[in-house]
Amino acid sequence: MADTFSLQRVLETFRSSLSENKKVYIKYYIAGWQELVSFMNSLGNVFSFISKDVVSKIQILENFLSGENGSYYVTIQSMVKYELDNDLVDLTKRGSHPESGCRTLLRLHRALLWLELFLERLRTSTEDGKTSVMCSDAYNESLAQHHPWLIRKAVGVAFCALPGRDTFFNVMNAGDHTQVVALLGESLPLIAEVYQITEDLYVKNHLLELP
Ligand code: 1PX
Repeated sequence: MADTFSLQRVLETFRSSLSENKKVYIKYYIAGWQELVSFMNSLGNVFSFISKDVVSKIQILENFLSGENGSYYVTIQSMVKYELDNDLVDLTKRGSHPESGCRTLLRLHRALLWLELFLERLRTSTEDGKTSVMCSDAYNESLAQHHPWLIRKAVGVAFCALPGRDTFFNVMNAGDHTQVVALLGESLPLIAEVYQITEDLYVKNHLLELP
């Protein structure tokens, strides 16, 4: 992975995460998150409590993937089947499987909705648009419902430290504003598709409220 963030690479990793028959490869899904973490780190220390949490979740999934049962963790679909068939998921309260792949991925999945909503706002924003407002509106519509008061407060503080729209567009490393907007237009349907496939799978298996 190169050290500078590029939106193009995020797009490529999420594109690689989708197989022809609409399975989602965990390896690329977490690689996409890794890229986003490197972007967040470049924004400053105020975001480190967020990136630490994402990194620890990426690590849990990576450990499953490289562990002895790694072949069951190749796609989100195979992971869900394997963990459910083998009673490896705490379904109603945390017990003997507090860090299952299913519950860990669910946290990233919820965050993917935030990303989709935020990027869509950024894409359609005008020059005077405020990233902090776009971020918090997207947050309130998605992740906030799953976070306790203290986290919501801390997240609110972090949003105030976000750079402006111009800086955001520049650090995406995807050319001028028009090119960034075009690339966002290309990325969003892909991110939305990965999100929807995962959402449908979790709905079907009653996994959306995992503790
Ligand atoms: C192209 C530019 C896009 C910007 C990329 C920024 C990537 C942001 C990634 C945010 C991912 C957040 C994952 C949160 C997972 C989560 O909900 N974890 C909580 C629950 O986990 P648990 O194991 O306890 O059940 C955990 O409590 C989380 C704590 C940290 C707070 C997470 C706040 C997420 C706010 C999302 C907005 C990030 C704004 C960054 C702006 C660049």
